[in-house]
Amino acid sequence: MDDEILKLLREHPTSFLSGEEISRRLNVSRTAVWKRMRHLRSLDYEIEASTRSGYRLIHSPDLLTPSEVKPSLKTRWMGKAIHYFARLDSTNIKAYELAARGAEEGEVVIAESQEKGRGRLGRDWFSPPYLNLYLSVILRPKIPPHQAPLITLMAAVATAKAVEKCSGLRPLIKWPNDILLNGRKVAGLLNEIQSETDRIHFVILGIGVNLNVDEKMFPKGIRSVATSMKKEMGQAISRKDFLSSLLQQLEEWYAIYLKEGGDVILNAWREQAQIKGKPVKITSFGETLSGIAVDVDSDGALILRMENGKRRRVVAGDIEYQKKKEV
Ligand code: BT5
Repeated sequence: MDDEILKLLREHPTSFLSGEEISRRLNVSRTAVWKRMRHLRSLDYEIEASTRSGYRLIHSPDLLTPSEVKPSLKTRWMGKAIHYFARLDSTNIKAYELAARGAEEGEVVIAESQEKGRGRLGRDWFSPPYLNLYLSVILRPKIPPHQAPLITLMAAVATAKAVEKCSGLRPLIKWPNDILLNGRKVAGLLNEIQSETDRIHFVILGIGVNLNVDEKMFPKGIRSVATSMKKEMGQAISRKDFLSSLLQQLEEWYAIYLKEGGDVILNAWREQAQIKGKPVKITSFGETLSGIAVDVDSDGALILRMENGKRRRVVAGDIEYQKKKEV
């Protein structure tokens, strides 16, 4: 009922709406309306009440509930169904369950906090409540499983573009799919797929973006490598505006991929990653490799020119940028 009340109040931004009118339109008692107003206030909605005139919405908190997010959403289909949770173990786990039970392409899962936010390779994603974005998007591309890495590259490009549009700063993608601002990680992607030999059943795009978290809140282990949009911009960002921009970018870049194919995505990724020619150190399956990054191929693998001059294709791992050697 919260959503319905908020919708009614938003339809009358400048005037009061009487309790009687609300109870009639929603077919509930006046007491029920009064109780819901009290509940909304406890969620930080500022609602002016006058015994004679009724209720008026003055200010909404920056929550990511469907009723907050939908009015600013500009997508055609992505995010039209939002599964919202104040708390979850992980949005990817929930999205995977929903997709396995038949959820449609474009349905999204959002949580205000995650208790077991997941990174790649069993690592954790720091997910404090009500400050950042924890999002999982369900896609059902009609492509063979070996093309799935392009969807991951596509999602990294879209996320970088949303960060750029909302901050005015230039983010870099760091292979495989971290988004950096001023050399620190502002967002990470964890994409999971369910497929059989010839076709993908679904892809879950898991995206975590540090929006308004303060530097001092980061656990010590990541404080020197992580950042947030707020920290880099010097001001807090509207989480719902960022979400809206991200979903719009994802919808656009996914359409580009389906229409124009992987090369356009690869080029956009290259442009946003600027990795070519950079000296890097890679940790991959317990092995450490050093060399110069040459490119990324359509499987998302990094092509490395090793110190002995040989080329090596690295399918998974973590990279560190090295300082260029003085000549
Ligand atoms: C990632 O893994 O970067 C993927 C993160 C994906 C998170 C989203 S949130 C919504 C969805 N639901 C989930 O459960 N997950 C996805 P990886 O490249 O493995 O990076 C993880 C490493 O980054 C950790 O080991 C830390 O060193 C560091 N880290 C953890 N939390 C961070 C944060 N909030 N910001 C920056 N770095 C972080």
